[in-house]
Amino acid sequence: MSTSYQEKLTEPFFHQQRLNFEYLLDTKAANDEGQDIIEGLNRTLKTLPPRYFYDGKGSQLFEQICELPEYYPTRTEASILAQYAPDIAEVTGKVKLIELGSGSSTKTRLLLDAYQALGYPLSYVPIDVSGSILEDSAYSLLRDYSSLEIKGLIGTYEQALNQLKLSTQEPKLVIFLGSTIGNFSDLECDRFINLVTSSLAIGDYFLLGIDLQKPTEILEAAYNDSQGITADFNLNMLCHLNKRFQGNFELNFFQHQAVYNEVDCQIEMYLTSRESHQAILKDLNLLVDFRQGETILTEISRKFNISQMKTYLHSQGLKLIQSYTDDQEWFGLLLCQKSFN
Ligand code: AVJ
Repeated sequence: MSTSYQEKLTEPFFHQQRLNFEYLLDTKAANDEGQDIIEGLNRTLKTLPPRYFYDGKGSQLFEQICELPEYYPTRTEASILAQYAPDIAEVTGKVKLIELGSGSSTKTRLLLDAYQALGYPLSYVPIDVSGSILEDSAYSLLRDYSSLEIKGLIGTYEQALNQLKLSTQEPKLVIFLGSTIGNFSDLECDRFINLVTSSLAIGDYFLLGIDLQKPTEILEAAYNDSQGITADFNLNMLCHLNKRFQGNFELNFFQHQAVYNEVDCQIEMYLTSRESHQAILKDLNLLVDFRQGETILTEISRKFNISQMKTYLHSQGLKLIQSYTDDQEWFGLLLCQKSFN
């Protein structure tokens, strides 16, 4: 109805009405910048936090991963959403939609469609550490959803969830898709879920995407694709650190590796040093020694079991309202409601 009118307005003007961004940078975080890197690289078993994958380039590479034939999670989760988003919208009723790690917001569209079909005004809060990808996807969404209002938050989950706690009386649905929760250790997971529940009021909803346990061959293929995009994605972390902290990591000295740990039910992604060498991160005053064959653990990607996850979420004050899955039971979407404080 209003499309032709909006097209006559210049884009910046038209978008300003319905879009704003906030950069969440507190000074404490700025002073602590890179402490997690120093700490991780000084360990006997070196690690780097997976959030450093996602600079502009890394977010682009991740988008490419999602299109790979071997990488089933994204398309499987999208197919579940395509089927059940109307059901989810009906259960929650009108809500403010808040997405942690929104990236390109492709799957979010399926939810927006469902709420729109019920005649609700659309209010969306995407949260991502990459400002560039957040902006691109916001503009594209505004073009396609004429009544959509967006408030983008650029920052970490922790910063964003602390901010959300302070805001809004409206009913909320917080979504965390793509099984990104699989990147967290037990401790990090507890902390994260605790931040989520503190940001919710009783009765608010949380929609969680989890990758499920399945044969090792399928899992390992998904993280060792034949085009080498996952390898580029893994190596790009070093490139990102070089730029951000004046480093001199030589990418050719490292090799991508991904293996499924059947005991802990997790993919473990490593960068393995091909030879003994040193690297420097000037801005962090950090010099790191690598032995030949030494690894940096850059990511764990845990694979879950729905009934275990249900028990866990219950213990954290999140009641499972409905779980959705695909025919092969490769991926799960859990719709939860905050039940107590
Ligand atoms: C976005 C964290 C869920 O663990 O599958 C994809 C990231 N790493 N390929 C995952 C990833 C390698 C992805 N998550």
